[in-house]
Amino acid sequence: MKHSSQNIRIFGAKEVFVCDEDFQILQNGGIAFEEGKDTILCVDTFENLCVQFPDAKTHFSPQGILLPALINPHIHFEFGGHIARFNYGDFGAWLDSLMEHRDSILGDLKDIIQEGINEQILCGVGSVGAISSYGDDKEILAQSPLRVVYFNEAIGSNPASVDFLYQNFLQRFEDSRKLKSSTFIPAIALHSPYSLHSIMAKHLIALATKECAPLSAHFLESHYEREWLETSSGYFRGFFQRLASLKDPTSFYTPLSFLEMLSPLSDKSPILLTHCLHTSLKELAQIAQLNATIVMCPRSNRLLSNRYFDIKSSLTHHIPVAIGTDGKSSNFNVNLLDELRFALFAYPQMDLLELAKMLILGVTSRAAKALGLQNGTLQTGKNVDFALFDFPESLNQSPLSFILHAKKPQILYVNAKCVYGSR
Ligand code: MCF
Ligand code: FE
Repeated sequence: MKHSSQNIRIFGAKEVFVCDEDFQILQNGGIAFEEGKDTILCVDTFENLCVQFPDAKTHFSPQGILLPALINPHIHFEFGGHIARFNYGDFGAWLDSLMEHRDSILGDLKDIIQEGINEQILCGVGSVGAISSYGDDKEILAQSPLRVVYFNEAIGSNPASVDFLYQNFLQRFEDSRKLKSSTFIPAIALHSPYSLHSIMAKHLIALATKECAPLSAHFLESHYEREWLETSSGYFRGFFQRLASLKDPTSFYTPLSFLEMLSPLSDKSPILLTHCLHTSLKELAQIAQLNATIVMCPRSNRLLSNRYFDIKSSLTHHIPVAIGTDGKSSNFNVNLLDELRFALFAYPQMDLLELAKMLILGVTSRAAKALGLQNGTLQTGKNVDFALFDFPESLNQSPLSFILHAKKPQILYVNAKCVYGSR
């Protein structure tokens, strides 16, 4: 059927990564949409689209790759103001250095957050899962061109301050709800099982269930965390004795009881568990049952915990895996393409091309599912969030070559608006 509308745009490229589960690649493909309307009308060969929409404004990149705008599902914008002030190589040493520099790290937040946003756009990221510890990033993120799932973080294990911290969380959550739009989605982050009182966690899980809000948590990032949750001893015992002046601190959960607490959410809202470096088979089975996504942050994991996420175990349990950069306090930049390049080299036992496809799905369709977004796949009805990368020659083994060579998008659309490049 022919449509006559001058507002239709068609973008095409030598290869289109649809980013469905089969990693379908359309040769000489394209997408059609109406300028400013956030729904993909059609995905087909560029030629067919031009027949279907004869009045459309078109652009074709003969050596390019067209794919969904990338999605960084785990980033801390507020922790962007440092170059080299942290101790790496041991999670306890890192956390001590973070606590020591906490105030100075925050610095001039406006510029730091803007820098982080620009870094996302410049590598083709259109959506982020932003973990906000203080709420100081919400206005600038809500006004940015990015699609943002905004995770208000709850933290606090000292019974004496739980009430205050919960009220503080509710205020931040309410403030973020005032900014809610199709590109700014308020959500909830439980910092981690070691740092959050169970009373607060229960309230927050009930709230997320009621609001159908995405919920994120750092989970089993270090061996110290596992030791603490299982035996209430080790690094975290000293940490709480020093910081919270508690004489005999005890963990509120075991790893499994923390996961079980999340079950009311499993058919209501998306659950993201970040890191999962020390999970047992039983816990992985529970994560699968929760219908949760694991977010791995390989560079952060190397620096803080000396370990990479065990991708094979997630495949066995059919758990989707997404990839994020974490914040600059545990990375040297927040460039998601650099994260993919790094991950490609971190798993030498895996088939290279299959790994490349898996990694691309981890920053597109799987990250979209993780955040509850309607993007991340180029299909009719999905949001108009896409990136076009141009290359000086056409790509052999294109998913692999894409990760190796993609630097900056030629064009980036988010919410049916061009946010980078001009066409
Ligand atoms: O994901 C990394 C490492 N694990 C935990 N927390 C953080 C990371 N990057 C920043 N953080 C923040 C976190 O959101 O650091 C604080 C929290 O506000 C840690 S306080 C125990
Ligand atoms: Fe994090």
